[in-house]
Amino acid sequence: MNLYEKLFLKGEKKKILALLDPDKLEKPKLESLIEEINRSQKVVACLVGSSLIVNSDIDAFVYEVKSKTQKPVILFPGSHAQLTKHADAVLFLSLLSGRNAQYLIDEQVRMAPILRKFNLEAISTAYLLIESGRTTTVEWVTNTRPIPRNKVDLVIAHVLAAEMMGFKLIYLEAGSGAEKPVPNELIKLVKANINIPLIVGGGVKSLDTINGVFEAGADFVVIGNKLEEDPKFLRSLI
Ligand code: 1GP
Repeated sequence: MNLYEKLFLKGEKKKILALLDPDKLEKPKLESLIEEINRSQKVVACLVGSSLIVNSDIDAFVYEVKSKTQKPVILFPGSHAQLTKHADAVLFLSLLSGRNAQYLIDEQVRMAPILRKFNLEAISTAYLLIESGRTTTVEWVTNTRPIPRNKVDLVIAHVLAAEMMGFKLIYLEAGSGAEKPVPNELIKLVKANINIPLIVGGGVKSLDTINGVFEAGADFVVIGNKLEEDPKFLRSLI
């Protein structure tokens, strides 16, 4: 069984994916966060990546994370430069909400031979950026426009297309540090229209938001910023 089947299809739902941004987590901070991740039953995997990594060595970072946790480490790469053989799998993202060929297919073409060489499992993921208040880094770096948060039909058409195209996961992204997370009403409608697992992330930083997002139908929630600020936050999640 591959990691996709084990974790996303057959594994327990309503779980947390802890996002680790190598540029933001220096050694002591990383160590205390991983300790919390290890003791949390709510966290089922670590994601590693960022829209832009400028100061870190992804190879060394993932090697370090792998040496400190038994939980799967899945890459969440902003580009083909963020791959490493030390991970367990990669979210093979296509930024379907945008119309920039670089993030729809070009990065994937660059990544594919490297993934083959590393023998890394690629989990094809339809990545949809949803408008969330302010301009987010992912919006700026990818030079794409997010889908307006009130254009429900447009979002549904995108996720239907994604499933028909054979993507294995849907990821609704408000953007790291988003002012407003993806609306629960939108999550509910997306969930009602798909059969593949649903990941939601961006701007999730309170217990109430997490509960609301899960109640609306998210299978997995990604949390980044909040865990960097307060790793012990995970203790409040049961
Ligand atoms: C960003 O969805 C993730 O790609 C996580 O966002 O850092 O706001 O939790 P936050």
